Amino acid sequence: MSMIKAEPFDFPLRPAEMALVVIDMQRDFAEAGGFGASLGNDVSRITRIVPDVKRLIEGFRAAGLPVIHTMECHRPDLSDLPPAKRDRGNPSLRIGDEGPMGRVLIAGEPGTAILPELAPIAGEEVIEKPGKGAFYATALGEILKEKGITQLVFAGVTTEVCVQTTMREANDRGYECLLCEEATESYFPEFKAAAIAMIRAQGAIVGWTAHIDDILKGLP
Ligand code: TIU
Repeated sequence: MSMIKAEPFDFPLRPAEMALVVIDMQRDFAEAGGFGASLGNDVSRITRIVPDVKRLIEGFRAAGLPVIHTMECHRPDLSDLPPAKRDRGNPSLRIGDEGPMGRVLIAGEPGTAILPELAPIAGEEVIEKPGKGAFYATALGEILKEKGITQLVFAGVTTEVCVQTTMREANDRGYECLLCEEATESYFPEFKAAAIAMIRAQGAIVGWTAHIDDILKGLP
């Protein structure tokens, strides 16, 4: 069995059962005028990881392994947006409001799109999700089952919100989860560090973490 050098111990790789899940690399989280910025965040941190996310995606494509993309978004009629999510806090733009990149976090709007450098290619699954976790109210579980996937490598944003929520959902469903440290980011560096530490604590209680070169080296 091949192994990927990882923390807290090496990750036992089963390439035929592995997919990459790229979480929410959308303009709304990475560009001025989007949802992330409306919450008061410095979005420039997110754009810095784009080259590494791209490298990871290309590595999986070259190895012939599935790449699955997620997008946090809602239906235009807001029927899948709980009032508790829309009304939270005091953002400059709420989900569904008209902003400089179209309606914030609404499916099909320009700002909701995945960053062009990381755009899905033909044949790759794109999961539109109304929650932070990618399993909630989506077909992700069925899609993975159909493909025979049991191991998930994670990239995307933000580390402690949608990435960690999805990893926890996946871990509870029996998937072995590995987070790529260079291909994930938070608006808060201390939260990224804490999320990475808590994921791999207690003997990989949620999953493993690894560096991008070690993951790419381990792919078939
Ligand atoms: N994709 C994702 O993480 N959604 C968020 O709202 N993240 C924040 O950190 N706000």
